Amino acid sequence: MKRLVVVSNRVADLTKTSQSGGLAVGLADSLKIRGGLWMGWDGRRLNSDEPPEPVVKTTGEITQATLPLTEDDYAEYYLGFSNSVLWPLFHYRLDLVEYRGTFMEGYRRVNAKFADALLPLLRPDDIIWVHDYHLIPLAAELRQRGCSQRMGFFLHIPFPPPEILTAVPRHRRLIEDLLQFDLIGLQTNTDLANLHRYIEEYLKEQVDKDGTVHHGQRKVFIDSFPIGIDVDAFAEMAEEPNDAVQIETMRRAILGRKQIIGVDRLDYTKGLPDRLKAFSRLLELYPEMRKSVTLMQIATPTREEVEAYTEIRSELEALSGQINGRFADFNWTPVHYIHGAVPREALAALFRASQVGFVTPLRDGMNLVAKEYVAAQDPNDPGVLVLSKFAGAAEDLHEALIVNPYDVDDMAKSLCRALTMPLEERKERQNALMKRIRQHDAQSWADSFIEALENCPSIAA
Ligand code: GDG
Repeated sequence: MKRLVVVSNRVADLTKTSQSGGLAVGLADSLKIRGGLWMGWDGRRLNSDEPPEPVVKTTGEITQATLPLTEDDYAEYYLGFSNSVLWPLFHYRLDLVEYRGTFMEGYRRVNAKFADALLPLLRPDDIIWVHDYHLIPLAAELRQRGCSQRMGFFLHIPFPPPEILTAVPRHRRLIEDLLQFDLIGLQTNTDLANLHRYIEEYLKEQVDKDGTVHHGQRKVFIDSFPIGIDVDAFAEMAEEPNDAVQIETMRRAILGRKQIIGVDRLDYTKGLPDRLKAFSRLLELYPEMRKSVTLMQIATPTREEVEAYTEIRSELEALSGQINGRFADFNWTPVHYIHGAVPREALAALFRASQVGFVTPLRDGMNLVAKEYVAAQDPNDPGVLVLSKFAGAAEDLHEALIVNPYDVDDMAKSLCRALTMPLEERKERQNALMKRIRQHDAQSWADSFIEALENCPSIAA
């Protein structure tokens, strides 16, 4: 069995997979079984320009190699090209792209630095799995250094249509570098169609029906691998008694009140302002809902040094204040807005205690919160998932109430339908959704990618 080498911007703590998302959960077993190496940035920022040695630590079968970035790397590669160019653009937000020439240089420099750090740690028969938009050129950098190992890439975020992608300076080089991987995994069929179209229309290369691209002398295989969660672990966590959540749930039950829940990183892609507006519209359109429902929105801060993130924070604080100012009564506050992180156990209990999971990104690679909400439900009295049609998860989770996250009235009506849905219908939808999230869980995601990587055609055609 070949050793698995994982490279991602940050390295997850594999001793705490119950605290982590799909990536760490999916990979933990494969890394343990095959033996593995995981490399990424350690989160430190140094002033020096000296390329520092990676810190290599081995525990059992798994080795972690981490390296710091310089302040320039952080500004140009992380905040710059990754999060001010690729992130907004791949989420179809051309209006939020902030491009500077140094960003591209920094992006390439850090990818070269990762390749230099990885090279001496590699064995000839390793298989290498690279994650996400920060590291698109990594295979090209490794190939330049003579690496011929199998290399796969998984993109966690959407792949945009070519009309949008071509706004990236030197987009052709970016995609040609991407094609230095042997396997490219995307979240959905929509993403696949977008990448196929770029390859056919801009590179004038053919994509076979099975997803193989003939790129020069190379064969590259492209497919969708929808990421999932560890369903049983999350369901068990949600069943664990959580005192604080239970007391609040009982209080709501006595008052006959329901709760809608939203949980997101505080990011402009997650559709938070329109979500709050939809809740306000619900209270406007259906006055009988006032005092009988609250919206709890947890917004975990991220990337606060990027300007667009400061703006979204102010907008949300203003909006929740306005809604509360307009509708609140001395004994009812309609919006409970939390700017901060909540422990994962509490999150699972909150999902279970909420009658509606409200997940309305404007664009999202997959959206694991949608799957977590489903996993957390009580099968005898499940809540209802209201899900944006632009979340990757909507390609599979048909039994959710699917909404247009730009249409506030549509969302308000679906919220009302969810809050008043009869038990039988809720149970039917929940059963079907559980089957779906089990079919595409974290383990099957990782296993199917690794299997495809091992079986894809060899490097030279
Ligand atoms: C990217 C893609 C794709 C959130 N707040 C708290 C907290 N969370 C957890 C959630 C969930 C995770 O963070 C968020 O995952 P998502 O999938 O919803 O979104 P991104 O962070 O944007 O992830 C996305 C994903 O990669 C995987 O490929 O699905 O499309 O954008 O697990 O529960 N966890 C805790 N406290 C919080 O306050 N503990």
